Amino acid sequence: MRLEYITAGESHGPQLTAIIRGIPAGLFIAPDDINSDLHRRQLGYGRGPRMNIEKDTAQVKGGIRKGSTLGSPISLVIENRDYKSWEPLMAPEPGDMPAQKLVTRPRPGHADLSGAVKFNHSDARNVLERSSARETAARVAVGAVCRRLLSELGITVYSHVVNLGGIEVNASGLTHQEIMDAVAGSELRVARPEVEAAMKAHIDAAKKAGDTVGGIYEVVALGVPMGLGSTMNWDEKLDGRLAQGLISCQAIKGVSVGMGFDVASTPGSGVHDPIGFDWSEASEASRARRAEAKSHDDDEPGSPGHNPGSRPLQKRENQVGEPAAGRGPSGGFYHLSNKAGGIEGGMSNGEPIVLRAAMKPIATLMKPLQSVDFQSKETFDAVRERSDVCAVPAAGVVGEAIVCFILAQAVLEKFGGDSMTELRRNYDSYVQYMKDF
Ligand code: EPS
Repeated sequence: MRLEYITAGESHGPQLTAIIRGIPAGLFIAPDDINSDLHRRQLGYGRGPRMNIEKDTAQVKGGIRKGSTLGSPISLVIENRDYKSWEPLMAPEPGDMPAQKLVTRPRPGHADLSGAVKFNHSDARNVLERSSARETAARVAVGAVCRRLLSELGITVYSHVVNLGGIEVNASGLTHQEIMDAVAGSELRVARPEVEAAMKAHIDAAKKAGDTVGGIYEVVALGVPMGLGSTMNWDEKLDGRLAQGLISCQAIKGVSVGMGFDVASTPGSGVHDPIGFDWSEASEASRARRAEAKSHDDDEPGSPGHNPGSRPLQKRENQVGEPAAGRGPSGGFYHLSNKAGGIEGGMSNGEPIVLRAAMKPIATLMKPLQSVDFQSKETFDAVRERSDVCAVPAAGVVGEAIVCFILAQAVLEKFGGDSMTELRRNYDSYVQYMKDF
């Protein structure tokens, strides 16, 4: 069965709900595993007043007993505290909407206009309540469950902001652990605290001008084994699935893998990652096969063991993060660099998966752009809704959740298992096979 989830709920409705199907039995999950991610999503300089109202926590309504998953669908609920103030407008019971409360001047850049036309609504609130980034709280809860599953296999997913409104953060020279530590103590989730003051000033200036700020976050998955996803069919390719997941997040406009768009202006020799082999954990059988192959080095060209190009092993490039710490299970084949961002041919290649996502500035502007009223067709300022000035740090946390889900889905596809014990057994046997390949 494929790992799947669905979310339901409006931004100012009673609650958000997420149902996850396909998590194996026997995965231990404590409330804080989910709530700590929900809390991180609420942080960040530049968030709007809503974040002071909500204190997002997930209530488990099914699928987990005494801290352990049952293999049944997992149902998670996040209450919208703000519903108390919105009940007269948002209650599900039948009732009339006062005309002056209708949202009829759609915001450029939001779902308001296309959504109202598509679903035949005269009130854009019927669309914006669902298109709101509030929905990402439910996705973060789902991602937190998937993160627990991945951590059982030694996979870690983290993110950091690498550009905010054009101000760049250069994390090169830092290890993955150093980036994670810096981000945990940074309001803007950046690896270099010295850039924070300029970023905050930029957000303050935008706020004063009634404007908003976008940016780029990077999400990294460490410890991913070679072979997740598939090269055989378009919809199985891991990079395609990750990109679709990330770009489905509100306000994300671009996703890149590894070197991203820089590949276009770099020659092939600077884009692809040379291959090495680590013998340290190979079995006796594998060493014997090597000895046999070496004995054929002087054979005729074209014969199976012929190896005229044999050359000394190159050392792996030192890149962002400690090389060995970020790779999948140790031993066997690896790459000397990671310009591909951990994915080749639609499959994980054992190196850290490195993705970037660009977020546009939020579409709700306090100094609004022109809009046209649904009824009168006259031009007006677009509606102002309470909103954030900048939510790039929060988007990074959402990006982590999305990556956790897609990786967990790909892990379960490859290794299967109705229980965590079975998954673990399948995974361990694959790891041993890889070392010997
Ligand atoms: C958000 C909740 C929303 C917004 C924001 C993110 O709450 P409200 O609309 O009540 O202020 O703060 O959503 C948007 C920016 C958007 O465009 O929808 C949240 O929980 O993250």
